[in-house]
Amino acid sequence: MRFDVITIFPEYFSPLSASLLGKAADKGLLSFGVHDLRDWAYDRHRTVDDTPYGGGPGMVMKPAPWGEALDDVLTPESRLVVPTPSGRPFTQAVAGELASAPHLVFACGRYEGIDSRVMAHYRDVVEVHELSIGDYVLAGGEVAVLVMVEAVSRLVPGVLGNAESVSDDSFAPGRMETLVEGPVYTKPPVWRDREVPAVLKSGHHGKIARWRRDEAFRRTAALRPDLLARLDPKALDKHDRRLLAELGLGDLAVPGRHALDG
Ligand code: JAH
Repeated sequence: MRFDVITIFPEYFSPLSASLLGKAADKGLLSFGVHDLRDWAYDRHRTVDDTPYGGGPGMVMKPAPWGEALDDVLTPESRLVVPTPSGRPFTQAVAGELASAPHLVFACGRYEGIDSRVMAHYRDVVEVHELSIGDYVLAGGEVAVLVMVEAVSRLVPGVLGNAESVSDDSFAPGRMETLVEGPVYTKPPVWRDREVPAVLKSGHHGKIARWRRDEAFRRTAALRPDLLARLDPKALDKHDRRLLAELGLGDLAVPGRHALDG
């Protein structure tokens, strides 16, 4: 799979040659291109921004350099990904959809954003995804692109080692956005007077699975009630319903309740 990034800060993307992604690139599973938007700005100062029509604070990215850059980098197979705080939420499901594309082109905005005519134009040319990685404002799209490239890359077959598996994740497609994972432990069995829960050392695989599921429910109820509210009641067994009742969430398990009813 091919990734191209267009940015005025190409140096932000040196992490792409490190670690998991660098190894996958060495193996030929992924390839990366990072491009300086100013290479498509032809005035003396390679200007990429200008004052906003209608007034207001800050600067807006000029359409011409973006048009020249995107005309060069996009192919008919590309999807164009644009991080913006006003985008659709980037979720594990979106990462999974993007991972099936042969070519992703990422456009990193800075300042107050990119002149709106640019995306209006490219929506007529390729699939455009304006995406948000969370409800906060960054200085530009670069860090959000690193997040999205990592989340998408690890879903490409062969990128993860055999030791790490995609499907066990609390947010993996299939059991995505269901429960958060419970706690994990490794050696030693006692650390600073804190013991590893006895059930995990019992060797009783049925009890271990049940305990992990209970802990996942407890944690999800405490930290991500929005996820619990979306659970399909058909995915709950008798034990789950009893635990949810103990947590004061018994109404989640009522048959006939629909996801998103709240
Ligand atoms: C800020 C262009 N969802 C996080 C996010 C993504 C992009 C930006 N901010 C936050 C951003 C300034 C200019 C993009």
